Amino acid sequence: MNFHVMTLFPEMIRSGMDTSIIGRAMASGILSLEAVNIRDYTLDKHKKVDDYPYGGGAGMLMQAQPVYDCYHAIVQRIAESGRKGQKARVIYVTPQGKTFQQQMAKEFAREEDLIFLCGHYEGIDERVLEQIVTDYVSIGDYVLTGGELPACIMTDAIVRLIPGAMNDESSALSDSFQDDLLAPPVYTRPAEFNGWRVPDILLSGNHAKIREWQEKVAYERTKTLRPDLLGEQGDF
Ligand code: 6GU
Repeated sequence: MNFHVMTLFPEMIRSGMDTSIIGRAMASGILSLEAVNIRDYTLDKHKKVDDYPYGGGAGMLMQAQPVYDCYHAIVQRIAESGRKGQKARVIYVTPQGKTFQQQMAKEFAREEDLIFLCGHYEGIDERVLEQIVTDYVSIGDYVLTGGELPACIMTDAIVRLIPGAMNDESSALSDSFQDDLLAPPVYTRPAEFNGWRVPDILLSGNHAKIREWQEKVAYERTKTLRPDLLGEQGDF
């Protein structure tokens, strides 16, 4: 899978992604990630990429031209690699988008190429968004200074669903949210710590009973902590 991130701060993307699981998946060739600097595509001789909003208002906006040309350069590179660049989804990370969830991560993980567009300042000229964006996605109801952290978060969530990207394939399946339930609690050695024991059932060696216990506890936990996942109203 190939990620392409359009940004004014490519180092934020690179430093966020070079480590751990993602770094390993990149090294193994399962995954590629390019952080593309939108500023490299401005035609302005002072390398300017922003300007004042028409109609007034606070702050600056990102101009259409650098974003548009950056997008086309990426599409062209994808096509040169023998894939269909025009078909790649373009995800604009914005607090005005649909909230990113595990189901969306699964859907995006099936794509061959994904293009992220990270906004900065007070936004991006609407005309270029209308031309290129296929998905408007937010990571939650709070405002950040830019789309780079959300792009890293979404990339991380998607990468770990790509077959072969994780050490242990089955661990992605036992995650919270995989069956709309939270994960059960987990324990490792020693069997007793400070007088607190690991639940006996986990030491029993009876895999069917252990599974049954894990499902029961996952359900109870979900009911207490996230009743909304079960379609129930919470207390808050
Ligand atoms: Cl995707 N972008 C920005 N700039 N702020 C956010 C967000 C995204 N999601 C929540 N806040």
